[in-house]
Amino acid sequence: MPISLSTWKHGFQPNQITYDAVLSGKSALDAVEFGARYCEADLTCMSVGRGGLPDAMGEVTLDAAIMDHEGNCGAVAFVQNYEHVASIARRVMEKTPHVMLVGEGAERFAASEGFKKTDLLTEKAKALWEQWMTQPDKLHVRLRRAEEGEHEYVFVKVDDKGAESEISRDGIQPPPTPSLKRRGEFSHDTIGILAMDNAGHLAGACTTSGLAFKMQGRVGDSPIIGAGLYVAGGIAAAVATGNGELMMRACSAFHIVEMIRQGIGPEEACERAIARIEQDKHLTDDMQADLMVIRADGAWAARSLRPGFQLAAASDRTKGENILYDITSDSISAIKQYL
Ligand code: SD4
Repeated sequence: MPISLSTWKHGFQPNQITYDAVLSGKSALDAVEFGARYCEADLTCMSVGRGGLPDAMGEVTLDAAIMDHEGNCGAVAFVQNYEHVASIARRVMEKTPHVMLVGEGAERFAASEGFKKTDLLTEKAKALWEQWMTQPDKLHVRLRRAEEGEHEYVFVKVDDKGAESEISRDGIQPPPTPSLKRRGEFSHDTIGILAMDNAGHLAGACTTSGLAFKMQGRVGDSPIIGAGLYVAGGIAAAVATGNGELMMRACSAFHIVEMIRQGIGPEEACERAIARIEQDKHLTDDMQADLMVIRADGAWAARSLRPGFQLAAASDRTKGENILYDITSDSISAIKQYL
């Protein structure tokens, strides 16, 4: 009974690709990689792959993870010159003794595996970054030379006259996830894809350009096994996303799968994971958490901390149709046909 689930509206077409792949007999692992690759190359999606919004320094940095039903997993982070990071993560899984490679090391490995170097920053993303740079009252991160000749980061606020003043690091929160504000082109989040194939095997992948205008070097939840993605063959596969900092503290993907291992149903497992996130002392009103899971018998569920999360799903339950769902904290509240 093939199943595929993908986060967000930009996951709709990748979900169709993933579902078609498992329907045609491909493995769940191949299928999630195909879906991820589509999204990474889709320039209309400004939160994944090439065309993603850059960090505060104007550089696009990509993170990805992949995991199969046998507990094999691979991940990459802070990749600046390669588009298909989910595929690179798969090579890390299949061809190295490691789980995660980052930055230059990940890129050298990608080159040695024959991946093509790509300029990830599009004109559109650059223009939005330039626009963001001129916004007053945003948190800028500056690099300055410290007294001993070392570099250090300082945080500054810019007022509406363009004057900068340094602010203390104490109490600085990560910037809110722009998607929560539904600011059109700033809409931003990871694509997470889960699939079950004809053999009943589960697999998952996450790929993202991370939080828009993030501090350089920041890595979120998506490439962290257990935070953004977790798969346990014969038990369940889960994806979690939202504010990466929040999700990394909660390890929700692992949490959900382990609750299912103990006999808790998929919906309740998501609800309990949300309840745990609600206890996070750093939680603020503008933070979001989005969860989805497939249990090994094909039952699936999704929940979010606040309204706004959407998920594409195709399975027996949708009669084989790829459908975009609105998810709330209580339920899958409305079924919307994607037009
Ligand atoms: C992250 N959860 O890096 C991911 C995706 C995202 O705003 O961009 N969130 O935090």
